[in-house]
Amino acid sequence: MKKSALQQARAAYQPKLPIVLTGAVRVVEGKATESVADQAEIKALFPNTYGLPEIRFEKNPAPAAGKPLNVGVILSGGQAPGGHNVICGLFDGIKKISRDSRLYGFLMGPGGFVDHQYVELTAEIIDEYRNTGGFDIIGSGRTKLETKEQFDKGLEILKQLDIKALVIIGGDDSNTNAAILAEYYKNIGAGVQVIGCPKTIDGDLKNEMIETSFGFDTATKVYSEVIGNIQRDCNSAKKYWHFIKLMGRSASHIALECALQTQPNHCIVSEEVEAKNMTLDDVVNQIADIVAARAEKGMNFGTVLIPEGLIEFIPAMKALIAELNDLLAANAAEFATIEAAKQRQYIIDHLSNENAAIYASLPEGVARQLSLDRDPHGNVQVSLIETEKLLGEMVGRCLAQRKAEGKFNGKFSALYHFFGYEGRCADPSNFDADYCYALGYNAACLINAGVTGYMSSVRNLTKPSVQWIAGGIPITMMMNMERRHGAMKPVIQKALVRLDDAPFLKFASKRDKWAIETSYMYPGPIQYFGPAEVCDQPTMTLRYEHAGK
Ligand code: FBP
Repeated sequence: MKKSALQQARAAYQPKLPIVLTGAVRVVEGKATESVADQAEIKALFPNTYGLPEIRFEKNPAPAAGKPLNVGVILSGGQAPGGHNVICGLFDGIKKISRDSRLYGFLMGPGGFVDHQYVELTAEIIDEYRNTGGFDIIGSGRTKLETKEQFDKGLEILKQLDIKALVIIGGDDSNTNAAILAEYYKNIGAGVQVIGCPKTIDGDLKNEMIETSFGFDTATKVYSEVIGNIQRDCNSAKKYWHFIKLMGRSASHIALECALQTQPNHCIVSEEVEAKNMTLDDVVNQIADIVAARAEKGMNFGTVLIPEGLIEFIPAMKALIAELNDLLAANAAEFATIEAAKQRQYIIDHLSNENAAIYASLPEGVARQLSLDRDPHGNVQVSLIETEKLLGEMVGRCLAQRKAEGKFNGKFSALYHFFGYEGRCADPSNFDADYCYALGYNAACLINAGVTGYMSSVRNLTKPSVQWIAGGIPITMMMNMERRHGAMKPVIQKALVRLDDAPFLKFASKRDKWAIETSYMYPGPIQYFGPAEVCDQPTMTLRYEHAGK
């Protein structure tokens, strides 16, 4: 594979491991755990893996000789910068335990596990992918691992390759499935451990013990770079309003972090829209007010950040989507036979009156997106809904109305952007390169410790990486019961933006100033080589969250 000059230099980067992982480790057990909610239900569903203790690693002055380990690894769901380093860390970790350990990668996500598609990851392959972005070392996929048949089929290949542990690198849904698989294998005495690693650019897989999911740092830095560039262009030409949608499926962590980094004129936080029970019109009017206030000062330009999950957080839309999810799940076979032109009417006829009216009022494109296939986990594919255009056009109409009434005298010309895929496979920042390598290496230590149903946990992340704390937490600890595909299921609780937490409060204290003044920040591109304050800073979200502790 031909490499660019930067790729060559980057290949030589040695991720900085937490000091505790640089030698042999011993396990320190913490207190027994409970799930975040619905304890009785989760306990009943996970009799073998519920209530296990948190664990922390400490240096072991008297290391025991390790036995060779055969380990399988799966990349699951959307790409996130640093996935390759998790695999590299895992490889180095099991090789440290024994030179005869082997790592097998299942191809194209959980589907490769079920279909027995795999490759042995040798040192030669691993070295090609150190510190690189992407998931192309083995590919990823969104097949949902949930049935006994899939688990049994997967077990066949694990037995064949003498694999004793499986590492699933994924987001909340994939780690939920990792927990179910761990429970199943433990229950049938399969002799296979399952360990999860917290991945997602969305930043919504986090709690006390998982301070951030990997990829969030790099992706938000990439988006902030381009938002900064747009802001500089915007401030140079002074003639456009830029509506910028940012990935993040449900939670607004990405939009909020980018706002903290770039100081735009407006940033919508979906969780606030929901908490304030805002309608789509409220959201539109809020933007129109800012456009009008800036126009009064002669500034007919600006930037608006929009989280991609916004639609699902507008309470009326949320109720509509919930009913649609159940309707489409219950009538999937019939719906599939209806020709496309008649599907809208079919939905209107089958919804409750209130939701039917909302659905009928939506622009054709948005209505169609809401009725398209869910992803395998039952989620609406929000990245396909063009919310930025919907909002821009509605703001345009609102301002035209105000102009007709003599209440607006400015100009409004909108441009649209969507940043998502641009950041998911970027070369990991130093933070993500170090964090991911540590997560993978730590997963090897968890396997060696004999645990199952645990997630690799590396903490203390605002400190230099050598001071990071390493250990594991039972995945069941993060679970609650939620409605999925029309039934209650145990799932890892998504961490949404908290309106009482430091990152949002910081943003809220500044946003009125950012709206009216032009206070843009231009973060520039990720730097891989140079002083630590330029290259190794974690996200502002993480820094504000930790500053309060
Ligand atoms: P994960 O939760 O699997 O990490 O994926 C996150 C994400 O990037 C979302 O931000 C986005 O809505 C979605 O994936 C897009 O999915 P796809 O890659 O299937 O288009």
